[in-house]
Amino acid sequence: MKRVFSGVQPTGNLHIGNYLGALKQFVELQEQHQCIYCVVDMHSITLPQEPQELREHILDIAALYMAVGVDPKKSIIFIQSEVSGHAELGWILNCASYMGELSRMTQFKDKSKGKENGSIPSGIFTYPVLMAADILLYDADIVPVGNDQKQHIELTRDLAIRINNRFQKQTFVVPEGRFLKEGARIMALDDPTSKMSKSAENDFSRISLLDSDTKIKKAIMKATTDSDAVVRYDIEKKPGVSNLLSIYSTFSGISIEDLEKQYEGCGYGNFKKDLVEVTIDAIRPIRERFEEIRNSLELTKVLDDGRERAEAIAEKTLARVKTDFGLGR
Ligand code: AQP
Repeated sequence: MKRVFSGVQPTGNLHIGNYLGALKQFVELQEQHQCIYCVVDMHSITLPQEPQELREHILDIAALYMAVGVDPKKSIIFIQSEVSGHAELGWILNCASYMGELSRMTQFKDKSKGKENGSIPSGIFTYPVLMAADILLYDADIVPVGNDQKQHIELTRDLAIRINNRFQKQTFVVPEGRFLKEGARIMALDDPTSKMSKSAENDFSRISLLDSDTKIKKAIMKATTDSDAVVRYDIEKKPGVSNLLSIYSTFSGISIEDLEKQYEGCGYGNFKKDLVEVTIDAIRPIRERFEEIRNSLELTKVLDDGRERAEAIAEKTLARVKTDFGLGR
């Protein structure tokens, strides 16, 4: 059985981009793979977080994993900082990575834009290495993520291959990224040229999985489109409408071509109204399940059990890696 690993940062509540790009895959994959899903809280402190809020978000994300359908009987769900192997392997991989390759990461460039070197936290620079450690620690074969993580998966593969070549043995399993055709990059509703993001300032730039029906309606009705009133997919000329079509298609299962035919000559009003309904129908059950799970004893049990199972795998990998590197006695 192939092994799957992925994670989400607890930097806020999950939005439909996280869901359609990553979490939908988590649920599909657990039927035929051994899946390990992590709340990557150590990544989130690359930027300052309010401690009490961070702790709440960690539990929210774990509960949301379950609310969207990750089944703890089939998959491991755990919190990154509770398994110390991530930090240990992160250090070992830091020693095998180069400043040049890390400075080419587009997320690093984006997050450090406009800042002086003296004020850029080094965690922002090295976090792709910690992400590589997360994946390699579990000998993962498959990593389901959104398109924005492509470059980080490439770095993970480069590091694994580099170290395997150095020791002439399979110290690490070389993983593959898994990206969906639809939903791999959902854009912000207020600016369809930037990706939808948890930490963007404007709350109406995204639809969170915990948003009320009223908020969902308002966000979609306010979403940026264009003035030609034709429902057609054209990412260059009509990025706003194309983004809404992607969201509609992934939630409803109706192809983009069929949606274009359905709304021919209708303008944007009816299209948006129907999208509101489709989105609310998809999100409401997630929100309701979340309410049941979030403060239940079950969540604590799932995370305790997940930590134990994750730790058992991580310890074995770390022992093998330390032996290959000549660390310890
Ligand atoms: N807009 C998106 N469309 C499709 N997939 C997305 N993902 C993120 N944004 C989109 C995927 O969701 C998973 C979890 O992401 P993350 O929390 O680890 O970090 P991120 O990519 O930095 O997500 P955000 O929402 O933009 O968070 P902040 O604002 O904190 O930086 C990943 O698989 C990601 O690809």
